Amino acid sequence: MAQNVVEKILSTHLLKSVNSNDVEVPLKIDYTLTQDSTGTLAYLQWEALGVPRVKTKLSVSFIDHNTLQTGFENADDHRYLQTVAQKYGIYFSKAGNGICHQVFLERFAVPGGTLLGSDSHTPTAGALCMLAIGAGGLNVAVSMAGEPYYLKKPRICNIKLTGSLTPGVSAKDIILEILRRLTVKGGVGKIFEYSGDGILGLSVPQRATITNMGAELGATTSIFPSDREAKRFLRAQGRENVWQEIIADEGARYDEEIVIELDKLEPLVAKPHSPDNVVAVKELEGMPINQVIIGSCTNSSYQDLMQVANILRGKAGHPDVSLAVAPGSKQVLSMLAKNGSLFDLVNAGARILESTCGPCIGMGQAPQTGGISLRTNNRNFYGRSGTLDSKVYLVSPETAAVSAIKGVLTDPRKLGEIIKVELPEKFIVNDSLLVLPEKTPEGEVVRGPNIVPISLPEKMEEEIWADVVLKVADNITTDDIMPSTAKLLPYRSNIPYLAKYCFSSLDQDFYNRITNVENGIIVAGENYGQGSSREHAALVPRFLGVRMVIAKSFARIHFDNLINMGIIPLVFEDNQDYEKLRQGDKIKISGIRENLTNQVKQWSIDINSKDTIRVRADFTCRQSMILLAGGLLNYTKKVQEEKNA
Ligand code: MIC
Ligand code: SF4
Repeated sequence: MAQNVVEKILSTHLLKSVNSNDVEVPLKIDYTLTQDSTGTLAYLQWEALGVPRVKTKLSVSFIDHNTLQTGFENADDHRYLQTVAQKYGIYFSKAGNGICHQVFLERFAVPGGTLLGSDSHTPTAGALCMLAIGAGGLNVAVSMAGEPYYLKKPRICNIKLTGSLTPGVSAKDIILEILRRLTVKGGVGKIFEYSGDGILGLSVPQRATITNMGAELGATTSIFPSDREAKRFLRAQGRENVWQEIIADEGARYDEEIVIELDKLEPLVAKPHSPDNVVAVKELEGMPINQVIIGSCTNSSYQDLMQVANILRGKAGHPDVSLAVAPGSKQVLSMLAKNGSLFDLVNAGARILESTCGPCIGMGQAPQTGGISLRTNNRNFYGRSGTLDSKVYLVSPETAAVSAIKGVLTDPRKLGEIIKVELPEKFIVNDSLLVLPEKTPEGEVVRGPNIVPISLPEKMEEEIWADVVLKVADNITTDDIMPSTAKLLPYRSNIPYLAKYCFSSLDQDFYNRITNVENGIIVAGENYGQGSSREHAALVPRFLGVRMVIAKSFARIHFDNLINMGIIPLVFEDNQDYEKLRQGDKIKISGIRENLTNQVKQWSIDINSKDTIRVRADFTCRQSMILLAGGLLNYTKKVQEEKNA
């Protein structure tokens, strides 16, 4: 039977044949990646699993998020991660080597492979035809232990790109257009497979901008075929040997199809505070700006920054604008340095930042009070820049560069001809910041005082009484739940410290309130937990006593993280019942173990001993067992013990 690209990869990686009743399918994971801000917790949990060596084809631990080193904490984390990598056979990418997704694409991605990463933008590697999925750190640790990743059976949606982009319109505008059409929940439960004659004109780094920001659609992942463009990129990286052709068969079928005519696209901008709040640049043209940041895993490739350098060459940034550029990797930075484009950037007044996530995750460059910041990032969530009342607009590198010169939001086509930058014949390859694992892993793991050990979760009770400690609206992000600015990111392996800041940008009183009750429940609207893969957004609430979240719907990774951490995610049977629940209500749920054991899907919840509502418990048998065990760590330990018995 004719297969699409996703089906081809699934057919070589599914560990059981799938029948139509299956809700989730076990997937063999070839590669994993972690980054430092999710990595410390991921590896603490990995250590708790007690497995002597990683069982994947290759696992990489990156340092890219948290490199400010304003105290000992970051450096402690880096040391811990390096020594864990050494001991367990993991590649280690040192600070300065680049952003995990950019470096993985350059140096590790292999068409046809599966990748699980503890970062929501892991799907970036879909640009090189990997089935690349973002997940919580514990899921990644479990995959490193050789256990499958359970993938919710996705709908496969074909996005057909036709024609070609006109000058000044870029790959970023393609994904912004898709976000405009589908919204931040439009991709939940879906994999987007790209096809059509329009993809032929897109290089791998351009494709990576699109697969990267598929995360903002809530998608499981996004993928391009492995065609001659993939081969060209791999050849330029000196890795042509890993290329194989993987393209959809003639007549391959999809669950849905969307067509985007590239010639008709124009420069777009996502307004605060959501990546789907998209309008044409021309609608806001002339808006004064205070800051322009070019970088992040979405738009920091060599081609992106060459485009920016071409625009800035011989010009100066506007006096009222602070312009910063963060190249995505050491490779990108060294190529810009070698060909003189770094001079063009510096000469135009750009502040050159480290090859890390930097301002994208609020690590420096917080805008001024009420500041308007134009960024090439993928997320403009409330509070994420580090300045609560700032406004972040997401644009392409071309729009960012032209606007930096003008001092106001400007359609890049206004600046005259924009010459297309081609993929280089050869990238500079120098892996000196990659530390390879020893053949026989050994050595001691070094734990500074910032590495606080984790405690194993308790088993689930039969009955829980809890207070509604917070009621929130739709599209709450993990940045809302567990903010991550320069002040907090150093404490990712110190849960008691982080706990004080849980929900702090939405509700200053949350910590006091929750610490005064025994158990808490959160009530939420649609798409609860969108955004980052950080399992801290589940572990910290669990640490504080949150036992359940009742929502209209959940984002994929966060739903799994809640289960992994032993918090029960329940969905309203009737969304009107959202109105019935108020902060301070006393909730009783009985028969929890019995319901989970018997796979009861409809639960009843008692409110203030006066009213009841019905909620859906949409768990697979495996998820029910994880909840019964108190979380994925306990459950996996049990599975491993049974295997070894
Ligand atoms: C993000 O872009 O939000 C992050 C920071 O990369 C997160 C990971 C984290 O919170 O550490 C993500 O995307 O998963
Ligand atoms: Fe880093 Fe930003 Fe990409 Fe997250 S989205 S991995 S913080 S660059």
